[in-house]
Amino acid sequence: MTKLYQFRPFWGLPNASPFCMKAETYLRYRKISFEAVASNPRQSPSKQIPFVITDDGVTISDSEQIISHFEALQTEAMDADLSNEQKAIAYLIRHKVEEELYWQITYMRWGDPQGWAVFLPDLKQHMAGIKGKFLPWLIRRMLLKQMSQRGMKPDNTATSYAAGLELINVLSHLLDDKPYFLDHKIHTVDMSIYAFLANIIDQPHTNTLQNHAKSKANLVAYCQRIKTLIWKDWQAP
Ligand SMILES: N[C@@H](CCC(=O)N[C@@H](CS)C(=O)NCC(=O)O)C(=O)O
Repeated sequence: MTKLYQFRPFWGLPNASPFCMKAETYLRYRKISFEAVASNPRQSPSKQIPFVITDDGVTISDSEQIISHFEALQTEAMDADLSNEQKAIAYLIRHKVEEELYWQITYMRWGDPQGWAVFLPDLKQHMAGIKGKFLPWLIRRMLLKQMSQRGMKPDNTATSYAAGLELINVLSHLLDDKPYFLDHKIHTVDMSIYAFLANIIDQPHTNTLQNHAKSKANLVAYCQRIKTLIWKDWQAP
């Protein structure tokens, strides 16, 4: 059986990594049998998760490539109905969401002092023994440096969240009153947008970004729609 290597479920979310959640959302939507294996980036050939090892032994380590690999095996591709223009729009939305919201979610947990105060104790529980004593601080130091290069700093939450708030507005306008981002039917781009939005809206701690996303009724309904369609059988452990 195909094995999906990813983080464990966390904070009532199927995955704390939006990229892992995107891959799993896709596999579940396509009803592809897989076994989820708890892993971390150090175990991945690309040093990033998720990665899969298919039942015929092929290793794929990128969420989009995982989707492409399995889409090529389907009788009808999810995006077969899209025009080249729609495919180009989907590409741009996905890249913007994955780049911007990845750092927003990272800031929410590791940068925002309010977020770090609730993330640290739960993070330590997942890091056994001595690792839990120093690893979170080492990772945080590295991430704070990367966030600071993007103008995100713990002592300035307003500036740090500004790009995220703007992107949430854009996504809400783009979705408008449609059920999915490219009209009435779900497409591969929704696997990504859903996973990133759910990591903001469905996590249990309030922050500026979550409050803003929750104020967009269409984005909240979109997440609920996909949750009902794809994740309704899933129970948080
Ligand atoms: N392009 C990759 C990105 C995956 C990614 O950034 N994964 C994060 C976890 S959310 C990771 O492994 N980070 C560790 C690192 O970059 O060192 C994909 O789509 O799968």
